[in-house]
Amino acid sequence: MTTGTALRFPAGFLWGVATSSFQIEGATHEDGRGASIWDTFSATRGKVDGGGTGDPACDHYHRYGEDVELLADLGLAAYRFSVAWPRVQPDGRGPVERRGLDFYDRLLDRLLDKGIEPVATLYHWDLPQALEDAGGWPNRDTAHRFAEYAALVHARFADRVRMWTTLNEPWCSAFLGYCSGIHAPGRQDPVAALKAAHHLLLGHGLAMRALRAQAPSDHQLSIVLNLSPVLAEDPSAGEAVRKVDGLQNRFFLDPVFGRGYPADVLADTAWLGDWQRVVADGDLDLIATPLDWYGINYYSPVRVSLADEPLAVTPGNLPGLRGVRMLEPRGQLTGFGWEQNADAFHTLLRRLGRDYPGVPMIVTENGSAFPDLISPQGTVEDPERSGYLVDHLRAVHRAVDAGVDVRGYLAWSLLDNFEWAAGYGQRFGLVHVDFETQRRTIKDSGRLFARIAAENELPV
Ligand code: GBH
Repeated sequence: MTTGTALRFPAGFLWGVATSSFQIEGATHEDGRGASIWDTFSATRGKVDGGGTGDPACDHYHRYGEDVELLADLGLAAYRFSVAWPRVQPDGRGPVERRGLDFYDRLLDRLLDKGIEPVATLYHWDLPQALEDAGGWPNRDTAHRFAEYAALVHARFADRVRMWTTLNEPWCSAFLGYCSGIHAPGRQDPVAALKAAHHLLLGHGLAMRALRAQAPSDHQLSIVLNLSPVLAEDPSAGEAVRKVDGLQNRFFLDPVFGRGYPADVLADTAWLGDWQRVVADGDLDLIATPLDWYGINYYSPVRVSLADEPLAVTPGNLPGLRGVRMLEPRGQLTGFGWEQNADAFHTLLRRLGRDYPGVPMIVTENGSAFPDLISPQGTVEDPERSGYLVDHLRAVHRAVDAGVDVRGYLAWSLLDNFEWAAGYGQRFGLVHVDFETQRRTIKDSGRLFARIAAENELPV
């Protein structure tokens, strides 16, 4: 569609979709794969809605060929996936399982055969259980193990993958995994969560250094952060916004951009004790290793107000947070109950462009979950997901128009998949998956996205 008013994206804007290993692969016991913390967690009663586990998920381990065909049918230029550490190093250290690497080898060959650019994430939450048993991310050694693993995967696929991400959403790994415990490994210890956050970032830094040393000059290295705009109704709630923005966003952005940990967050968390002793000389320099781009995952904003009691601890995901009340989402919600707020997304992108200039960004995840049904005609009509998509793409377009350096948009997700603690109950796919038959059906939103990507513009 070419009308004078259509919203065009810049030439070369990267269009694609994202997935992650544990959420789609299944085959958790095949070809020597070791257990990950998500195998253990999902097998524990009461942790995942409906008792879902990583098997068979989308059985992508066996159906990757069909899934690459879907990507090709959708005409997408890029595919973001993650490598499962426990397939490559079943114990998280030492011997390499060749059959695990061979799977990604086959996947990459198919992608390149179809002209699809692979964007590889080295860690999307599936920590080898053996490393958790040795202390997990709160243990400094895990950062070194991660860098070793990252370097060996990068070396193996350096000839075919140019775009690399170290970590997906360290905020989630650290704070959902070790503070609220709603994700694996399900620990509830705010001090451990802060240590985990530092060691995740250190692992990122060590991996960046190792990859940089061995990467050809056209490789583009990144980290992916989940960033949430923090909103308050009441103008007097500025202090609550500052605190939550600190733990939610700046605690990860600032060190990665070479500014160290934000002083206010260090002050806010000091009452928990001297967790900062884990920050050794040289760590912050490693964490600040320059990036070629960074990824932003956005779903919804966070709403806050001041708590009545300033020293009252705010229970939840954010370690050490006090004096803040987390509020319910407002306005239109997704089927998951998450707030739909494209303006907040736009404001976030503008803020990142202003406060953290100089590094291009790619939207590496954005999407929405709704319950979908296949019609008797075999179609999946999902106008709400399409609406979310278009609203959020408009927000990106406006940001690009205003000069923010956004280079691409990868929708979450290619397939309905294992949605972590929500199990198979929340569907984010542009392609519907029948989990009984493993049948894939492109949803209306998937067709719409394919058209937008092909035309590089949004219908007005
Ligand atoms: C991403 O994380 C993951 O990278 C991906 O694997 C996952 O499937 C996808 O998002 C969808 O969940 O309950 O309203 O307060 C998303 C990180 C952090 C986003 C918690 C939602 C809570 C919203 N999430 N946040 S709310």
